[in-house]
Amino acid sequence: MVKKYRHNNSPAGIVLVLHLEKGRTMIHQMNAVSNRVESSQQAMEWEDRYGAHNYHPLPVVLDKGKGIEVWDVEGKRYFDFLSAYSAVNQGHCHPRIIDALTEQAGKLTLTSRAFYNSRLGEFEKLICEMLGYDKVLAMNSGAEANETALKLARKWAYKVKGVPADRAKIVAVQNNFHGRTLGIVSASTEAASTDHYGPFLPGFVIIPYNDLEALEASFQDPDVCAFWVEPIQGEAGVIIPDHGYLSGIRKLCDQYNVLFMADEVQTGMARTGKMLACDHELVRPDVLILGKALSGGTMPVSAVLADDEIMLTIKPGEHGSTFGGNPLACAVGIASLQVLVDENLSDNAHRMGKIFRTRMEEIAMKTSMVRAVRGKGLLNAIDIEPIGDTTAWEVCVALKDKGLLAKPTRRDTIRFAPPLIINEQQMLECCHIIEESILTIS
Ligand code: IF1
Repeated sequence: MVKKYRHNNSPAGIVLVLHLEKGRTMIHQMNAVSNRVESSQQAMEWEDRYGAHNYHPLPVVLDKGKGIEVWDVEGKRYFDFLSAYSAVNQGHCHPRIIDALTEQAGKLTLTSRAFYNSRLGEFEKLICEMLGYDKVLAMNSGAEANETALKLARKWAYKVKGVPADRAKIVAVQNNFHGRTLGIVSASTEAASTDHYGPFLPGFVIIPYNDLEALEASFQDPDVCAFWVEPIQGEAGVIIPDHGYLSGIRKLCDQYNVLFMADEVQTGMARTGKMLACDHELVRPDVLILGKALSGGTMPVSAVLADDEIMLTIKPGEHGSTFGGNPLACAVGIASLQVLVDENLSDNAHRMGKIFRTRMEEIAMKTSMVRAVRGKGLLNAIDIEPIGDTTAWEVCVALKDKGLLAKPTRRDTIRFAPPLIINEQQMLECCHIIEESILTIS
């Protein structure tokens, strides 16, 4: 039976509803029904009512972005100091990336990997030559790229290293963050990532971060095939290991014939003042995992890079994804890489990061609320000493009210990671906002 009725939220709208068996209904056709939000309040209500409650966002509803700025539904402007967790390194809606996206979107978006497409080879050649690897495997999300790395490590263990069947082990570290799939969270030490999600994937060994002795001890087990690590821990609160950690990992991995797998999903793509965080120690991981800013924040594009000995252990049909390597993703991937290089964003991140940390140290001298300042390039954090009910969350709400967006990671840490295109004048203005907010609240 088909019934017409007026839609609640739009008096003018008529919706055709198809009544199915068992009393379920399905909207069959909508005529002139407006489902667009009209206020920030309404957007938050709809997300709360219809969306899963797997996030607790700051109460701001973003509607537009350009460069380092974003605007809410009411038109209030903010400086974006999160950059979608470092996915928008090139700035919101970078014209070159959007041009590449729209041009390709009007031509060909998806072929699947059942056929070749005219953009994938271009993207693969560019990224391999730029970063110095034999091969790349294109995926979509950062989590998928990490899963790919785990599978590569196991294939390599059995086919190259000679680990007996089903015995391969991968070493990971405490407080790691590599994504949300069951395989990945099997190595997580964070209750929020693991509670009530068991049983987990076996084959992980967990050691402390920034501890080369523990790493060498774990390598005594000949079934260990890979060490999987973030060069700077993002979610853990921007934890920077001692200088020498990355080169120490490289040395031990060579010595014990173990793969060094670097998750640079967050630290890569010029974020820390070099193209890769591993570049700070002139270290080349065996397996490099990238995501986020590889698309300049336009769509999920991720990649795993490795040399032939590792990459060619996976044969046709043994891994893949419908969308991985699609021509639209490749077009934005190419443009995103070119923008990083052409605009010299790693140097800018290095320079602006220094200004930021200097200013934050000055603020720390004026208030006990700022306990510590740390970071590399434009991946920075400050630790907040809670005063009464005023925690990092309240500081972020105060920052938002003054027009700057940042988010607490962990309880008392705020991460500051603006797009890498920020200039000195903007950076000083933003530091002034942060100073005013913290000094007012403390
Ligand atoms: C969320 C955190 C950041 C990552 C590293 C892989 C992934 C991430 C080093 C997975 C993703 C995101 C996920 C995002 C929040 C964010 C985050 F706070 F949760 F930990 F950035 F620090 N490797 N990090 O940081 O990439 O599958 O998401 O594309 O809401 O979960 P993804």
